[in-house]
Amino acid sequence: MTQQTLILIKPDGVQRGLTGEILRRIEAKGYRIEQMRMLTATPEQLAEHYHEHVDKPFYAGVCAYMTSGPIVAAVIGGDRVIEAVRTLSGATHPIEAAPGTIRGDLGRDWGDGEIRNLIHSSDGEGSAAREIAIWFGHSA
Ligand code: FUP
Repeated sequence: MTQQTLILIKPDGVQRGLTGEILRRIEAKGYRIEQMRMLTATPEQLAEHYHEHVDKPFYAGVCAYMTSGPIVAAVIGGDRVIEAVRTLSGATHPIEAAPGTIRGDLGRDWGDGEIRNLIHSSDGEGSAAREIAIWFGHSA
């Protein structure tokens, strides 16, 4: 079942020079980068993207982190790619993410109370379509 998923390489990933390494893992797994752009997220885009989190107490920190520098947005395509990139990404908190995953191998706790976990990836077909529209308009 061919799918598309949306990834964001978050500001910590770009700032630490891990863009290539993160994309390498996705490509090495066998998936294709179909679209890609670098941008700095606006608070409005981020509120749409994280609409299920905007009212949560941690959202202000997430918004400050996610708008703190450039991110790389990409559309990745392939069979069962949504599930595959979630598996490659690992658990939300880098301390809990298994070794071998992007977050488990490359992420850590930086002691500032924020979860800096390098990558976002869509968690289902509905969210993938919605998120691709946010970051790429309807051209994907
Ligand atoms: P994930 O699906 O693994 O990207 O994680 P979620 O959608 O649950 O969370 C999105 C982002 O909100 C995470 F990357 C980090 C942040 N977050 C917190 O800061 N605190 C929380 O308790 C949960 C999420």
